[in-house]
Formats: sequence, structure tokens, C-alpha cells
Amino acid sequence: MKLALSLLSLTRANPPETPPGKVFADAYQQVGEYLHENWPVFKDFVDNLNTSFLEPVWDFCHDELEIDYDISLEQESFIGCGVAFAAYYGDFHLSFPYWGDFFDAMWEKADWDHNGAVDWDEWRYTEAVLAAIYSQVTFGYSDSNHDDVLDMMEFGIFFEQQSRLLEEISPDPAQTMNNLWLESQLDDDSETLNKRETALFWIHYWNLLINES
Ligand SMILES: [Ca+2]
Ligand SMILES: [Ca+2]
Ligand SMILES: [Ca+2]
Repeated sequence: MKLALSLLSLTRANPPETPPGKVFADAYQQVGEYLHENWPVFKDFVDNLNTSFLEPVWDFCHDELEIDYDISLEQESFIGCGVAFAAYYGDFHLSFPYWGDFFDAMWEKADWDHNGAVDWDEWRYTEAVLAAIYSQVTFGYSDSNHDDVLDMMEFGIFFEQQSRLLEEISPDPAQTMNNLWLESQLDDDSETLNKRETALFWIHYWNLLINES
């Protein structure tokens, strides 16, 4: 199904006044509470994700840090990964300036077994948690009617914030977003994104940035 996106014309509504850092911090807390209550459900979600979805950021970080892909990330490297991603994509991405802070805050939890390094398996959950936080952030900005799904109109607000970068990497940003939208569908309702689908959308989006930049 091809969704007729003309989102740029739909994005006249203003996002909430809350500054991005506050939205991000709130989302971090909300996702943390969710994970505390629902870890088996979340773990199952991550374990069922195609691992190829989670490899590009891992590989990006290793490339930036100039280390082999099979090397686990020590604390400094782990935070450096977030900083590198923020530096690379900077202001073009909602809350990207906070990636270094996020990775710093995530370190203790990301290194599950406290062996002083985040290995690939630990990384998969870490990136998924980051995507979940971004999903929550997106909902904080965009779910105007608070029904826990984003329709095209709501998502359009967010799209306008992203479109500057998309225009650099895609000749047809609306089609690219459309493709990401459809690739991220997990349920029968392709007209909306639920929170899991929005998390997956972010993962696909990051991979697109890496692959197309
Ligand atoms: Ca570890
Ligand atoms: Ca909604
Ligand atoms: Ca859906």
C-alpha cells in the first residue's frame, strides 16, 4: 500500500513549548519505568528484531573509533560512540546533541554483566532502549490526541523537523519517509505507528542516515 504523503503541507501545527532536553529526560524516565515493569516483553521484542537492523550503528561507532567490529565497547568508547553520532548528525536530528549524555547515563545499565565493556548482545538492547526513548520523545511531541498511536498528520509535525537532513540524502524525502513508515509496520494498521513501530522507525532512520551519508 502506498500512502499518499504530503506531509509538508500538513505541518502547520506548532510542537509543544517544552524544550527538547526536558522531553528527552521525561522520555528516559518513562521508558526506564516501562522497562522495569515489562522487561521480558521488551526483551522478546528485541530478540525478535532482525539483527541486521541493529548492526549499522554498531558498525558506525566502530568505524569512528577505528576498532574492529568484534571488539566490545569500553566506557570511554561507548560514550565516544554517542558523541560521534551526535557530532556527525548534529542539529539535524531531534535531541541528537544529547547522545553523548545519553550514552553516559546508559553505561551502567548497558553493561549488564558489569565486565567493563558493552558487547554486541548488550548493544542490541542498548540501541533498542535508545529507540524506545526516541519513540517516547516522538509521542511527546506528536501524539496530539493522546491515543497512543501516531497518524500521518501527527507525525507530519515531526517530519518537518527532520526534512532538512532528508533533503540532503534523498531526492524524494516524502517517498523516503513513506518507505520508512511502511518498513516499520508490525501490525495490520499501516495508517498509524504505535510505540514499537515508532522505535523501529528510528532504528531504520538511523540506518538510513549511516547508509546514505
Ligand atoms: Ca558487558
Ligand atoms: Ca495520535
Ligand atoms: Ca501500525
